[in-house]
Amino acid sequence: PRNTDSFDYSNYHTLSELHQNCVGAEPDSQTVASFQIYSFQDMLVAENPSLVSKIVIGQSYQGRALNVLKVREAGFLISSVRTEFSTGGSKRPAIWIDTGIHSREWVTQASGTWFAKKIVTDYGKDPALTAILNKMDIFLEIVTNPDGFYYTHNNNRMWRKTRKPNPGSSCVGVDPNRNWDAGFGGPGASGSPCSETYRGTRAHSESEVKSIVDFVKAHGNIKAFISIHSYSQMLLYPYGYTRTPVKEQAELHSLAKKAITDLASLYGTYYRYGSIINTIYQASGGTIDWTYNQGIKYSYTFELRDTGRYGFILPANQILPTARETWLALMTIMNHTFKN
Ligand code: ING
Ligand code: ZN
Repeated sequence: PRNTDSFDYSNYHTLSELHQNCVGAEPDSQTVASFQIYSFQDMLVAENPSLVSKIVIGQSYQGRALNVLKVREAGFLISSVRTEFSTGGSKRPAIWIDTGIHSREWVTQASGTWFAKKIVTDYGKDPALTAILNKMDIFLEIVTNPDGFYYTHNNNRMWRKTRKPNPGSSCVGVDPNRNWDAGFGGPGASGSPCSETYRGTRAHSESEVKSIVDFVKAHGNIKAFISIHSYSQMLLYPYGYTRTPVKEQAELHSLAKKAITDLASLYGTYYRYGSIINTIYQASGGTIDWTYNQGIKYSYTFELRDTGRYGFILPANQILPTARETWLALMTIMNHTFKN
């Protein structure tokens, strides 16, 4: 495909590189035909230069770009000048969405790709989204753990962690959802490099995490932070590291209920919801516990389809239904954020 209209949203895609088993050989037609995610992002920017831009917030351990798509209304230049005069240079309020921090959760990167196209398509057509983009920017990191993602395509489909070697161990990688400075080192993470929930030697040791930390701090005006995982069909809010409820528990709980009700309205997909520790399990060093502690009230994590029949190996024919139903819940959260 030469543009994002002909991208096949109903199949799984790689990053940009040819499969390792193709090196030295002619790439198979499927690889050539699949429009990879990095080129998708560049194409979306090229097609919508006044609406979408690409920010590189850092690079992965192995040197891959950590790309974030920024969507802002077409009048952004004028309004940002106006904003800078009226607020002394502070950034427009923003919504952050990330997918694929755990590389094997393929339906999340696939859904993130669809969300990017959906935002561009609906801008100027869907009044609710248009109103949101009139006031807020949306940041979308689709391949949040690119080294792991590459590894799931070429070596081990079930790889979850980063790919940074651990000194003194033959086991590779840190769990990027145990590496944040929120209850870091407490129960609900492992100190063993071979564990799937290895926290790392220190908070923010992984560049994939640190790059987001630096971005969020430098931005300073992110109002909602939505980190998307699979699987389990849950919508979760902080905390994961402590049983102490968050101050706005009642508001976050009722917004979660509304969001999963809207999600279910499309195909009847049933979601559980609640705080991480009460709904899934205790987990320390998690993304949204850190973002919440930074003052981002609307910090949520989704666990997309399914509940375990296929698990991480969700058939590709469920990508579009998953993305479409999740979009309804995202709109509910974004709308509430916009109005508050
Ligand atoms: N589940 C998440 C995990 O990292 C989670 C659950 C969500 C923990 C939010 C902490 C914070 O274990 C998956 N499937 O990755
Ligand atoms: Zn995950």
